[in-house]
Amino acid sequence: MATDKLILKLHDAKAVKFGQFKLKSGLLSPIYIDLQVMDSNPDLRNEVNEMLNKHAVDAAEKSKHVWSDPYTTNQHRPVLTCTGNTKDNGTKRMVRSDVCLIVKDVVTSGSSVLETARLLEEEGLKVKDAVVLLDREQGGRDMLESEGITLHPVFNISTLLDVLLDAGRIAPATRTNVKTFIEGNQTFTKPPGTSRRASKRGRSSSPEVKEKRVCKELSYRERATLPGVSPMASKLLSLMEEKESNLCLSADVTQSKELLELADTLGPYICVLKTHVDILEDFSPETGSRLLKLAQKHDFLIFEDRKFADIGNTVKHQYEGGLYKISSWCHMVNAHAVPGPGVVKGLQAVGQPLGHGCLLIAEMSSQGSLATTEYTQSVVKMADDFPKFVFGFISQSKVSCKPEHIHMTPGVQLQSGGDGLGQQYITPDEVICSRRSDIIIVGRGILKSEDRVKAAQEYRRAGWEAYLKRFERTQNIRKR
Ligand code: 5BU
Repeated sequence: MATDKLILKLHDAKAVKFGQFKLKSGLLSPIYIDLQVMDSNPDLRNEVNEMLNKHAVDAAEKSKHVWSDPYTTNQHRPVLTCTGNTKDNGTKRMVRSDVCLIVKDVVTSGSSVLETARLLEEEGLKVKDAVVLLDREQGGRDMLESEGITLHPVFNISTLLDVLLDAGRIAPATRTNVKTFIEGNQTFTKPPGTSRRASKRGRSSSPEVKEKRVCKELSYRERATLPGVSPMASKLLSLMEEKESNLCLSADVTQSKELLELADTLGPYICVLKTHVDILEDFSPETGSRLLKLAQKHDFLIFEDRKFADIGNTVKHQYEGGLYKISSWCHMVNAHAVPGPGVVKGLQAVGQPLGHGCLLIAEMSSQGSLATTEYTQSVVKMADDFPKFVFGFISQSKVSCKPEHIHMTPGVQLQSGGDGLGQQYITPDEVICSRRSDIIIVGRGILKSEDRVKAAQEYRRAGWEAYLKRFERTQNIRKR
């Protein structure tokens, strides 16, 4: 009841807004939570704080410290109110291995909570719980759980919508609209076999148990030599480590000359060059053979982003025949899983004897994509039936725990945002560090830059530094 009242008060204070709101990520959201209204409403702020405190007491008895967003106060434990780097905020005075509870306002993907937890962990603190006012139910809870952090929301978006609907504050259509948005914009897919119950059982402060439950982190080099790794994944992981690059250039140009120039000038900085052969206005077999030579010269792999999506017999023809003879000049292709396993069987018949590989599209970067939750999980399961040919996924985050699988993520720019046609951009750090994908796919971030070489170098550095940061962190956590 207290929660319902608080929701109504937040709505009265215009902290909950409905309409069209551009989020930091560039997404257009039908709901916006604006807690800054509390700045001019101290009573409401006190009520929110009280509620957060109650949850903090119930949820995390064992926590000695509380890390809190600046507006929150806590009467029960020392509070670290941090606006920036935790190192500046007194963590040095704390005893290593103390448990710290994180208190924040709203959780969407969970990456902000995780980022804070990582910083605190670097200072020797353990984070096991986070209390938040609102869980937007977009995957943050599951993502944090996969990282060993239990989320305790005061309320979630479903409760908020139900309360406002029951009170006659919103129309049923508004509720449906927001729910559709939330379902269509999930940021995390639980790897198969990690149900919430299973995760809870495995929850423990013991590092060994934690390591078993969380996807094991290996370096690209270690993954390249795993016994079950496919030839394509092995080749790609080795060359990534060799070139210190997890950058895939999306060479979306319409002239062969420009494509070949790009391959020659940016080849040294990339691990993969991605094409859309059907947007080339002047493709000839020579384009393919010259591209292949440049791939050998600069040691990158060619990925035709053909997104096959037909029955096996048809995709077989599309892959090896027609005008483009795709299989003759590219090392990897991708496919939608919609038609069922036949699509992979058809591609495999052509590609596997050539030592080629295929990525399944598990998630897309475009707004409102239907490739979410259960669909994504089915795609991951399908990959298991083709371990020699399907070597990974196009996805927006890590969707498979198997280190043999490579995750490649499109929709990447140094600044998050969108392109006005549904593309949604996230940063290299978010992709590699928070969402734990392996390769950033960058098109216009490089192509539209005045100095493409410089831009490619910048993206390569950003992607690689994010990988090193992620790897170091997991090693440090494992050592504790
Ligand atoms: P951009 O210029 O960085 O937005 O180009 C992204 C490229 O990745 C472009 O070639 C798309 O066709 C491709 N892409 C994507 O953007 N999102 C997806 O989910 C998939 C492919 Br699958």
